[in-house]
Amino acid sequence: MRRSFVLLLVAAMACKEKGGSTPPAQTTAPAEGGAVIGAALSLTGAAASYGASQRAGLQAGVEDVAPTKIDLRVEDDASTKEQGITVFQKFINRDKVNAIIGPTLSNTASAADPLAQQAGVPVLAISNTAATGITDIGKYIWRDSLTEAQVIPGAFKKAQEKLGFKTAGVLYGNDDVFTKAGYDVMQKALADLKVKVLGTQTFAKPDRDYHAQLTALVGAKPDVLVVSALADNASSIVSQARQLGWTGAILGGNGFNSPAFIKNAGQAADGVMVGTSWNSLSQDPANQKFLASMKKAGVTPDQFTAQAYTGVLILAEAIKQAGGKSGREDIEAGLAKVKDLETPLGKFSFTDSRDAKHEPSVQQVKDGKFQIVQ
Ligand code: 1QQ
Repeated sequence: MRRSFVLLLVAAMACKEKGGSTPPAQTTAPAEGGAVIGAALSLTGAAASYGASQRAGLQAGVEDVAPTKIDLRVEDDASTKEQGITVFQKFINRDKVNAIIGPTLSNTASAADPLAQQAGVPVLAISNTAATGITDIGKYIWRDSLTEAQVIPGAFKKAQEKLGFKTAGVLYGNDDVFTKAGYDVMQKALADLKVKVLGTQTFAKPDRDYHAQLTALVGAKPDVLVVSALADNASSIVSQARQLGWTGAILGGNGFNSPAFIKNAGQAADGVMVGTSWNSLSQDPANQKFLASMKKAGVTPDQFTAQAYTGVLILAEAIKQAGGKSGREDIEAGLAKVKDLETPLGKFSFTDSRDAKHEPSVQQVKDGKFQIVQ
């Protein structure tokens, strides 16, 4: 056993000396002259539709920030707290990464981020939108994703201007940090707009049948349905609502912002409105460059791709601000100096509490695609 381990080690060293192919992420030590960044993404499980988009955005970002060298290690957090913790431990203790990107879900972040905070490893979230329980974990936790609290009030206001609703039926997932936090924000936004809630129903992530909840909500005859769900649940919810004869408007939260939602809901998705952190139509040079890079990569970009790509731009800028140094403390100090950075999301800065600061947009599904609402 011991002998085979030594042989393996010798073989790995020989491979490195010859400049052979890069060994798998698990066994490599930090690359010379480049920042080692671990990305914990949901590549499987309930949030897998976001993870694939995020990986594409990160990869394009790494190419576009050259000559800044980023050695990106992507691991699957499986959309769970448990796997998120395992991946963070590996990044912090074995890969000795300089910073972490992710994890995809707020739910996972609420469990994994405290490990990085304690170890003094900067974390840049690229899709966590729960207003509380993320950056307030501590000073090493940052994010480039706008919270639901920053997006939903404006999105609902715009939706009300367009659709003129006065009553709502609300459905939300009660077993996920993001869907619950999103619900809290939605409830307040509706109250502020003087919208009367005629009924509120809940579901859990593993549920596939929402007929009971939707029958109750549709039966109350609200002007609009409001849903806080991850894309996976959202597509079935919207499809089943249409099957029950719901032809009215549906307002979603950030979970809806994936093309996977539209693909799986099909025609039923038409008309759904949602606030978003990415204006796909932006003519800003940084967005045009991002769009060109995605085209070259053969990837159809979405909000999650744009936030991931922006995450790499931000880390590269932090390294630049730290005089080209990429130690954990260098990146932490550099992040504090990122200001008015041109990104696909717009001019980007952090708030004093390390949250994202830039303009949100609103989009609506039309002809099977998200279209920005002007
Ligand atoms: C969160 C989210 C998800 C919908 C996207 C990954 O916003 O968990 O915070």
